[in-house]
Amino acid sequence: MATLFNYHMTHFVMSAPDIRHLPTDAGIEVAFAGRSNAGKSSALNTLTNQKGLARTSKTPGRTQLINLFEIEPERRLVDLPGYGYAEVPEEVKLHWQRALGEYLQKRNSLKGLVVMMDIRHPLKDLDQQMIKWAVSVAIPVLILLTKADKLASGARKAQLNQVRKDVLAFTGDIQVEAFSSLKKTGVDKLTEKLDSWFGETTQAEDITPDAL
Ligand SMILES: Nc1nc2c(ncn2[C@@H]2O[C@H](COP(=O)(O)OP(=O)(O)OP(=O)(O)O)[C@@H](O)[C@H]2O)c(=O)[nH]1
Ligand SMILES: [Mg+2]
Repeated sequence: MATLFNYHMTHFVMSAPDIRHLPTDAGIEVAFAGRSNAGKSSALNTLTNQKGLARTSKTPGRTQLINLFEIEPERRLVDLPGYGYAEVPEEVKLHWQRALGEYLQKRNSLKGLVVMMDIRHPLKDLDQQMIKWAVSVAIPVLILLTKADKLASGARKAQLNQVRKDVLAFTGDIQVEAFSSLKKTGVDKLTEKLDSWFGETTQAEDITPDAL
């Protein structure tokens, strides 16, 4: 499928310990969020067709830093640290939750949020919190129900329909799709959404020579 942006060209830019260390807040950014072990890094690798771009692990909570990737200048993907990992001390958890909320609410270049949830365990408290934050600042959300290969097709469809029904309660711009890095399902839905978010022109790009 032809896409507007060449996601295979995505490259790693930097890791940041918190949002204050992110580069200048310009251009367009799309963030990947989700519970620890939901499959964020795997999805990024699938999207970009690069096995080792984002590290994947069987040990939850591995991605502790905000990882920044660039598709092209002014178009970035952000792999946020997984939340909800039980082994992390309470204080660290609260710190991250606050940082995530701050990022969602203050980052101007953030134009879309992809929330990954294991299709077998969707809409946990922190997932709902992320969605609420995004809706409160009018950021559109794409929910990917990951590891869809773990369910048979009937159960998968039923779960997809259920979550689609459940998210109506948030009254926001929220799309829900099934996704599997293993089977490459839902990748077209993801790129379609990213194209629409990244395809918007930014303020800087709006300034034509005539306007100067
Ligand atoms: N069956 C199946 N397993 C998957 C899929 N995507 C990821 N996994 C597995 O789930 C585990 C976690 O995947 P990651 O991509 O590392 O998850 P993450 O959300 O980045 O996790 P943290 O960075 O620790 O928060 C790994 O063992 C993956 O191999 C999928 O589509 N299908
Ligand atoms: Mg990860």
